[in-house]
Amino acid sequence: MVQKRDEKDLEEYSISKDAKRMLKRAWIEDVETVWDRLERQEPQCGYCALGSSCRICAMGPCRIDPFGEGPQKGVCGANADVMVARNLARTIAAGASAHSDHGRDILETFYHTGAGETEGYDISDVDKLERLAQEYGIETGDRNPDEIAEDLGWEMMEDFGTRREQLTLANRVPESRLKVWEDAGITPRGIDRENVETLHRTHMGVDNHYVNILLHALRTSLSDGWGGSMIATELSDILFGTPKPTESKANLGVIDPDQVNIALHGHNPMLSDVIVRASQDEELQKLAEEKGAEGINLVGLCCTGNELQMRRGIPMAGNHLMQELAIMTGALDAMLVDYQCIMPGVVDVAKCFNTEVITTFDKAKFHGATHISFDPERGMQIGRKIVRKAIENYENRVPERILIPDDPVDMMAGFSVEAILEALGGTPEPLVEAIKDGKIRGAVGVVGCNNPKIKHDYGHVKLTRRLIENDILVVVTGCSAVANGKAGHMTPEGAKLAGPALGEVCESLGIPPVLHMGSCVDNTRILNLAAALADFLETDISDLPLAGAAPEWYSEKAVSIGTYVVASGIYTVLGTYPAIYGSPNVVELLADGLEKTVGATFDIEPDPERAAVLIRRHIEKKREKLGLPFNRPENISMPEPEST
Ligand code: BF8
Repeated sequence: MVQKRDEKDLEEYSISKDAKRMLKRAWIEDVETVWDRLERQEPQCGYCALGSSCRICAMGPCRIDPFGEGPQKGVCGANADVMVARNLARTIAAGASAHSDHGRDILETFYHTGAGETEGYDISDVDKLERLAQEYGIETGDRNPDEIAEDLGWEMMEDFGTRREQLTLANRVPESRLKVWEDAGITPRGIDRENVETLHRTHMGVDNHYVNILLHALRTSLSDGWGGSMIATELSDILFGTPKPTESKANLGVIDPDQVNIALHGHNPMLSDVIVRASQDEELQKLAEEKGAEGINLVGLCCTGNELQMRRGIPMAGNHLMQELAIMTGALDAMLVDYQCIMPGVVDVAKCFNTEVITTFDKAKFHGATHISFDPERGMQIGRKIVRKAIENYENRVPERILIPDDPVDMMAGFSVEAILEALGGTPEPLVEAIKDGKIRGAVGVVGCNNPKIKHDYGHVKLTRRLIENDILVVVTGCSAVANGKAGHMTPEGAKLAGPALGEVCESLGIPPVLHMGSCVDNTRILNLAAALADFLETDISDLPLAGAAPEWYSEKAVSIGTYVVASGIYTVLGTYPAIYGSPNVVELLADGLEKTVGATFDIEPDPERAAVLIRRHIEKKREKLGLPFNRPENISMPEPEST
């Protein structure tokens, strides 16, 4: 039973009109959502929230009393430092594994495409294929792209194993950064190796020093950022096309009551990209018309949505907290999912609205969903079968229950590094000059999830607005891109919302002040851009006026991302409290100690107004150090914490 709430409470849940309208419907019609389940979990376990509980072995579960009165050690003798560090390291490994396994799936498809063993895939970006092949020492010359892809794919698989001392793509960082990693002993070697070693080290009785555990956790995250995720992005571009600026739309208004609607949800584009082409099949279009629909409408959710919006301009229905609400429009005939960030709860909501939830990866089945096993060897065939299934479900819709809550908003996507450089005339120089002059004071990646503990989209939108108002360029990925798109930050007209200097730069280039760089694995585009800027200035990434922020993060993947961003030299502010406060030593290491080791630290600030001040002060400090015109950081005043 969903708790009845007052309509005025809606303002506490989300800043998005479409989300609030659907939540109201959920309350009226007694449909359970993520917010109800959070409420039922409260109060959540305090020991777990502090990170000072352990269920790694069967002598436990154990906990440490933060007030010093109860137990201060687990049964094995682990203190709070070890418990918190082990838990955090495992969180990072889980996130890094998720990204890297996604990367491996793309890599296998890429390799088999080169070998001529897939259906529905091609090499779309031959230039990028050749550039990447050269990085891996694969001969290009006059060779056929498929042959190059087969050899390159085989070679890249070595990055997952143990036969390298350093990941190939880590060569993209400046020498100074490689030296930092070498000195700290955190140069990433094999992707699988670092993840397996984390699980080994955190088994009871192996690594019992919190600093040593956390250094390896940094290395594990680097195997994600400069390994698994980067491989996913590079090869997705080669297979499906490197994104170029493209116009699109966002919010639940992109769902069309007159068409068969298929929501594509998850992360891996290897299925959804085939679906885009399958849905254009004339026979299937005709079938949709025979069923009484005007056509087939694809909409994105979460990062699969970002992948499709970046490359194909497919409209975006919403981010993480919108997945159940999208079904509640009553107009989704199918929700097609691959993996990651798909709440098991969608199956129950779907039953109330006759939406078919179709799972597709054998490693990601849901009880109560229809499973159609996807295999790239028969990609197009399976793609057509899935689209047909959605069309056949159209007749089960209940038209009186359809509720589309808002009109869609325009937004731009498609800012790959290649596209940004092209807009700048092929070189980072104009961007560097704008930073030097202070027209752009710095750049910040605002990334990551939604979390029902934070007002939906508020953290992303408020933080981004404050940064652009202060002439700081913002690049976004993941659920942050959706939030900012819906808020109107991502059209060239959005330049009016920026400070005068940034606004002028954006207007002259015809770009928004907030650039969509893709899905969460595409945070590696931000790493590549940062490395290119550092190279151009012949300095280290940690010297640049850059920062990262994840104002509403929830997932293990986000922890891995934040960690590899810091380990790459970029200061990062988190908006949700991580489970580390059970160990003051771990907190001190992450918030301060890492400065000496990797030249960057974490800050944690749930209030986006205050997070913006922390970031502005950081950027001004970096500008001062580089001898660029700066505002005195201490003159940037910190607002009082919000009462909410
Ligand atoms: O990978 S931002 S909620 S959808 S984890 Fe998930 Fe977080 Fe959204 Fe994309 Ni990323």
